[in-house]
Amino acid sequence: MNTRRTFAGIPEECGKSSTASIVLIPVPFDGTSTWGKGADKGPEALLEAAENMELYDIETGTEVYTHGIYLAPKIEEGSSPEAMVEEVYKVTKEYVNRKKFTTLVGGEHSISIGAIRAMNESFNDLTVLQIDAHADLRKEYNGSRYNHACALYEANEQTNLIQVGIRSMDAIEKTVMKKDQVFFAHEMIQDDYWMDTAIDLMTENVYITFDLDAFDPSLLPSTGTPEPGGMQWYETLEFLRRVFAEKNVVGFDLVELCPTGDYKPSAFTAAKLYYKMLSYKFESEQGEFEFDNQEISHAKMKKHDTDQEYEDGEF
Ligand SMILES: [Mn+2]
Repeated sequence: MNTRRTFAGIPEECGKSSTASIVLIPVPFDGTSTWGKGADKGPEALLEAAENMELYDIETGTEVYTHGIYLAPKIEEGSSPEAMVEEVYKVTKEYVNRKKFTTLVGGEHSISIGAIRAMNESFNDLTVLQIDAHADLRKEYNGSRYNHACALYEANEQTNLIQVGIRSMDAIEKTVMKKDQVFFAHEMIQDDYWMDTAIDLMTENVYITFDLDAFDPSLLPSTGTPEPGGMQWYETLEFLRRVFAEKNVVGFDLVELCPTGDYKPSAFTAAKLYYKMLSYKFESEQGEFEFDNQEISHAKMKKHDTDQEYEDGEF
């Protein structure tokens, strides 16, 4: 059988590259991680979890997949971090040029370097909103500028970088950090207005890079470098929904999902977050594709019939 895999098992019609408004690029790269390995398994775990997710979003009352979500071929360039970053840059640029709402799923945080570079070339006066436990502002780490610990160094130099959820860094990062643009976790918990302050600092065009270790490990433990004292589900969603409503979010990435054994909740949380962010982006727009429920359950049934085909991680 030749059924093409679609994101979350949506009908093939909604999953076409030519007509979809949204593109999801999986980047299963894990070349530079320093502690927990396995971020290369992140995209597959998220996609598998998404196939078991409801497609109606209660909060927005929408079915965002009706805007079309194209699951792009995964980026497998892994010969070096430099080559991977270059390939991510090229592919991101291509979809942005085609006016797609471009999203990426990692992989470790270094995949964001190429995506941010492409976005910064394509959109004026870009804000990069980094939601993360770690500052990631090192210029170089373990001999490379493309290490995950350096993921935001370039963005800090070349864009309006805003960092949220930070609770781990090296003292040296203080020398380059824009202190007024950083929201430390221990301060956020005592400040009822941190969301307003953060949004006020944003320019109109915003790219979001979401490192899943920003979440508290009690909510999402399967990540390469977990840190206690992280963000909770509803405060994160409240913040994101406001950013999507008040700014022009031009794309986003989710990184550092690092699946462990058979434990599913982290991957499901990541998949749900991914779909939530799309739901917020398109909240006020009508989808291009209309389906009745019967067609959807048919598509879902077909998907479950062919589960066998996906087990090798084919995209
Ligand atoms: Mn991090």
